Amino acid sequence: VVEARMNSMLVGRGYDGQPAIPPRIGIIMGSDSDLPVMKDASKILTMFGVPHEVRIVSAHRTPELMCSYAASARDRGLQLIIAGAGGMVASLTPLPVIGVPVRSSSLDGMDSLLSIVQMPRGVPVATVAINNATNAGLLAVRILGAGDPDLLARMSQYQEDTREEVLRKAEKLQS
Ligand code: RP5
Repeated sequence: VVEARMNSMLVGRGYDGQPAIPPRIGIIMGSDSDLPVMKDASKILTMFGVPHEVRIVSAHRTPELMCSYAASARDRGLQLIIAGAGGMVASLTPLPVIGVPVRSSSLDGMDSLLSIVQMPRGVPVATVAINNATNAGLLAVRILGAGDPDLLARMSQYQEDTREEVLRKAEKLQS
């Protein structure tokens, strides 16, 4: 129900054959092994009709690419970055950065969580729960929604539909 309604609200926002509009959000990650987690952020942004790009940008393996990506993000029209398994880009862009800790090692994601949430003063990174790229997408929609009434209206509708869906499931369980 939620996704169907969202899709019905996307007509006219580049989703009905019109030319695609430039990305507003960049979803980046250090490796393609993060993609199974980070795809959930892309699903949310697609559901809300927020054009976005998905890139493999590693602070450890391709530091120069990470630096150029972050430094050019605002001028390319991005409004926010969702960073999987790393928040270092936050020191290279004035844009809001949402960090997604990824459970990709024997340390069960704690290594990734601490590396993101413990950023030094002056380099803020909003952090969501380990592997919770869905919440990163929803938080990104809310942040952009502060300046986009249509987007915020879709967030309100999503919340209403989600509540109804939860109540329906609860009633079904109790019946
Ligand atoms: C990080 O190291 C990546 O973002 C990934 O979470 C982890 C393992 O990378 P791979 O060895 O799977 O490429 O930099």
